[in-house]
Amino acid sequence: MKVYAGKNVVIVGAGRTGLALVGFFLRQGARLTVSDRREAERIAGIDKLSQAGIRLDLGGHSAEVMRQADLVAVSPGVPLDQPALAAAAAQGIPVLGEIEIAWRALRAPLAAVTGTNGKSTTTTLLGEIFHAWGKKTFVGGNLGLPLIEATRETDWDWLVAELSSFQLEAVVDFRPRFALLLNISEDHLDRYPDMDTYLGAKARIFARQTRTDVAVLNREDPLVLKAATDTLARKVFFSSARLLDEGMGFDGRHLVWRMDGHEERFAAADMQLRGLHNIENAMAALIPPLLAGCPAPVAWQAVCAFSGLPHRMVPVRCLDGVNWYNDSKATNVGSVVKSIAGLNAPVTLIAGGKDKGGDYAPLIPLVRERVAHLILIGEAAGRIAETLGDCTHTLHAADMEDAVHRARELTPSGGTVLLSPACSSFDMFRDFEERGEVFADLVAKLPEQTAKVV
Ligand code: UMA
Ligand code: ADP
Repeated sequence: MKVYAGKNVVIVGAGRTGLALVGFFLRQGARLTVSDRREAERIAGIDKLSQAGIRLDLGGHSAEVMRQADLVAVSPGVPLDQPALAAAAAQGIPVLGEIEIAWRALRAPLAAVTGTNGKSTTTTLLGEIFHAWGKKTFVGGNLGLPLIEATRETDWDWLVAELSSFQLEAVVDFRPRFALLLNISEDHLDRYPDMDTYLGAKARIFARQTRTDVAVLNREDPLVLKAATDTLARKVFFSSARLLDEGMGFDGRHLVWRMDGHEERFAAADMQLRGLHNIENAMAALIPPLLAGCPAPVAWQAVCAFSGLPHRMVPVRCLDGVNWYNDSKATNVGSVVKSIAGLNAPVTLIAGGKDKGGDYAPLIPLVRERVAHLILIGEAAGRIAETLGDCTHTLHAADMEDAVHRARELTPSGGTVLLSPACSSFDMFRDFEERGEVFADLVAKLPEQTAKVV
């Protein structure tokens, strides 16, 4: 249904989400304005927008433009408390996120995944399981392909979406059939004044669920339980610390699913993904398909066939007895903790990037125990050094190339070099993918040590 035909829609943000929104609203026959804080010359593909007759509001967001809108459609990276957006909302103009707009336009059941860490892995696993079960499934969201792109087709059996706290801030009626909350630790404190506000954004995933929906929750994370306190949805738990009478538990070797007097056991050793955190991701991903009727062997086979996403603890090279890992997607402290915990000393850790205002102290014990050299890059280098500089040998590198060369010089055979930044990438790179690729390219170019001539 073309509910937006002839409406005056202002799309805020001309990134991946904004451009996908442009496509959706053009198909709807809306009248469009695209607003971005950047100037035209810094936005790829802006010419195509003006050629398509779309009005532009660049170099900032004009309150005047917003005030004339029937709907303001925001990208996740755009904070909602900016004056122009706040003025539109105060005037009663709907200011909606892309996820809300997509949700209103889509009909298939949705499984939505959020949490501080593990979202992309769990979302991808869920998609793999539904595909293996023969269901036509859209997989996207914060993962990269905006959810609104699902509106290009109508015959989905399932929609699977990774959702960030930014995306959840701007939902209203959004109501997923399954809402998965994996874990909560400090992140994005550059956007939120405190942890409670961050938790509040995550909790919006449950806000409109009813008794016929399901909340999939990590039994061992007190902040997850807190976020889900008021949900009306049926709560189904997973735990990597114990067996559960009902839900998905772990006995140290098997993931054990117990539901309505029925039990299924899955041997963790069959998985290619490593680490207890990935067992948690697999547990969470199994629950919606199993409850929806997917045969257990089909679901488990899909989990075991999955070998992981790029830029998450990917072995890049073994060079002169040193193992190099790209973990560029580790953009907060909680994920770096998991990554170092899976490695033996001595580790050379390359960290830093755009600071998100969180506390680096949770890394202290592991850095003391396993990190022999800490090489810092980017804007956050100074703050990280304040907290961790006394725990191990710490130095500052000018850029990624310098960091890689220093790591090469310092790391002995038998050691590990880990790029696991604990920060976002936007101070030096387009995104975490580009950061990981630059690192991997530099490592690939390192020459092998030439044998000494005696
Ligand atoms: N912009 C403004 N005004 C502002 C802020 C930004 O005009 O106040 C403009 C920028 O100039 C730029 C555009 O908005 O032109 C960028 O929009 P965006 O930041 O919302 O980014 P997109 O390209 O639309 O990508 C977003 C997600 N990015 C963010 O949330 C920051 C992508 O997640 C996601 O894959 C994509 O939508 C599709 O859903 C990336 C991410 O870093 C991977 N996410 C964060 C994370 O995982 O930690 C939340
Ligand atoms: P996200 O999409 O939430 O950033 P990813 O699946 O991309 O999560 O994983 C990013 C990093 O987070 C991984 O490299 C790993 O270090 C860490 N991680 C993954 N799953 C979990 C989890 N369940 N709990 C804590 N950390 C995790």
